[in-house]
Amino acid sequence: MKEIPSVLSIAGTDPTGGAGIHADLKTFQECKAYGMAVVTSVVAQNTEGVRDVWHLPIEALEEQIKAVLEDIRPNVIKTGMIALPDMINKVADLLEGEHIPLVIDPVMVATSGDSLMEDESTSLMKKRLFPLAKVVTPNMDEAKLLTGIDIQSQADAKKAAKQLVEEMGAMAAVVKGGHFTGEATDILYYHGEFTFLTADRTDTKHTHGTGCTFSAAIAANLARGMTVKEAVSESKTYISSAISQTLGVGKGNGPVNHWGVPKENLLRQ
Ligand code: PXL
Repeated sequence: MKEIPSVLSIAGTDPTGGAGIHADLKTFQECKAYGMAVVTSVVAQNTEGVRDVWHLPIEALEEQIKAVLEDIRPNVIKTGMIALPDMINKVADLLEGEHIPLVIDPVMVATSGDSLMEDESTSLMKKRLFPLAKVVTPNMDEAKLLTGIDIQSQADAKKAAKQLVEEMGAMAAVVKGGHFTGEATDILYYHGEFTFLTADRTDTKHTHGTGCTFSAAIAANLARGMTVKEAVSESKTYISSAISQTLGVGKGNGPVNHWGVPKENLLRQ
């Protein structure tokens, strides 16, 4: 019998369950992949914002990753919040020789606007982790910080996506257009080709965990054997449903709906 695909997330926490490794695990489950999670930093946050952050010692990060890799080899690894330069170096050291497809969500700022990464980590992430990446998934603000391109148009987003691949060594890049006005168009650059992924925009403030959920779905879909284009496209459909089917949880920017189906369906017996 075929083995169940497995995915490992290396990321920060969100005790309210909307973002970070909690969102990743819910998404892996929903996308029918076996989910695993290594914690980088413990974040005291809720839907209203980040209150405090504790970065785990490097040894704790290393031992968690080794414990997973020496037992259950993931089909795909996804990284989220890796805040400190030493953490990035450690993750790169441990993954470099493994040749496991890697999806990088270059988490820099939370939906609430709170910073989740130290400044010097940005250049290190480009240098050490991007060359290992199958897919990187920056939003427009992250793409600007990574490439220096002030993204005002789709032409700018295309230029940034191409640079992330051709100059920074990722195999594919998705520059997410969620912050544009009008339709929510993401631009995928892969194998020299651009693909435009468009969805109707949902006017909602409940977008907490969008980036985590989208990249986790890409990782799970790749683990299930989809091509990059299929995995990104399928994940775009999923995240669009997750954003449009608000759960009404939380006092601030509530979480996306990781089930991706209307709440009424979930409440029916
Ligand atoms: O979606 C970015 C992100 C990543 N990781 C953690 C987060 C967030 C956004 O809130 O809290 C832990």
